[in-house]
Amino acid sequence: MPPDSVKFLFSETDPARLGPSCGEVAFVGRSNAGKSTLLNALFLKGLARVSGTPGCTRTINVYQVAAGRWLVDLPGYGFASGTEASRAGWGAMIEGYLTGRRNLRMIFVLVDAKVGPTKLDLQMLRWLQTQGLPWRVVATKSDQVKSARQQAQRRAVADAAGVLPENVAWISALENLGVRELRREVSSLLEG
Ligand SMILES: Nc1nc2c(ncn2[C@@H]2O[C@H](COP(=O)(O)OP(=O)(O)O)[C@@H](O)[C@H]2O)c(=O)[nH]1
Ligand SMILES: [Mg+2]
Repeated sequence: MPPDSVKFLFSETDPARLGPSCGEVAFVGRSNAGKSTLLNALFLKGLARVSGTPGCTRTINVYQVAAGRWLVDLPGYGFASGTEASRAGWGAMIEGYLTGRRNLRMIFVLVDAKVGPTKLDLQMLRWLQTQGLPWRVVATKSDQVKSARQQAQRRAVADAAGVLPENVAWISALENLGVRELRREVSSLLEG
C-alpha cells in the first residue's frame, strides 16, 4: 500500500449516508491533539489540512487507501466555540458513525503525550468500552516529553487510560517516531 495511493473520497455530516466499506479505521481526539499532522505523516501528505483554528473540521472526512478501504478522520472534540446545539449535533454525528459501521476495525483515540488523557478523552474511552468497540490510545507529540521522563510518562498515560504501556502507541509526527509502526498497523487492519 504505497502512501501516494491514498486519496480523499468525500466529507459527510450524516453518518447514515456514508454507505458501506470493506474495512475502515477511524481517528478521533480532542482538537489540537495532532490528528491532522499525524494523518499527514502516516499517509496523506498535503491532504489532511493542519488547522490553525481548532475545531474547524466539523465533517467526517473519508480517505481511500485501496478500493473500499477507508481512513476516517472524525472531527475533533472539546473545543470551546460553537453553540450547545452544534455540540450536541457533533456528538450525535460521531456516535452515529462509531456505532453504525459494520466494518470499523479500529478507533485510534489520540491524546497528547505530555498532557495525558483529558476528562473528555476518558469519557470517550469509557463510552467506546461500553459500546464494545475496538480502540487504541495513540499518544501524540511525544517529542514534547523530556527524554528522562519518556518511560514514566508513557506509563502514566497508560495507567490513566487503563491499558498497558506497550499498548499505547507512542508517536511523534514531528520526529517521525512510531509513525512507521502505526502505518503498518493501519495497513494490516485494512487488509483482508
Ligand atoms: N511538537 C510536536 N507538535 C506537534 C506534533 N504533531 C502536531 N503538532 C502540533 O500541534 C498542533 C495541532 O496539530 P494538528 O495536527 O492541527 O491537530 P488536530 O487539531 O488534532 O488536527 C499544531 O501546532 C502542530 O504543529 C508533534 O508530533 N510534535
Ligand atoms: Mg485537524
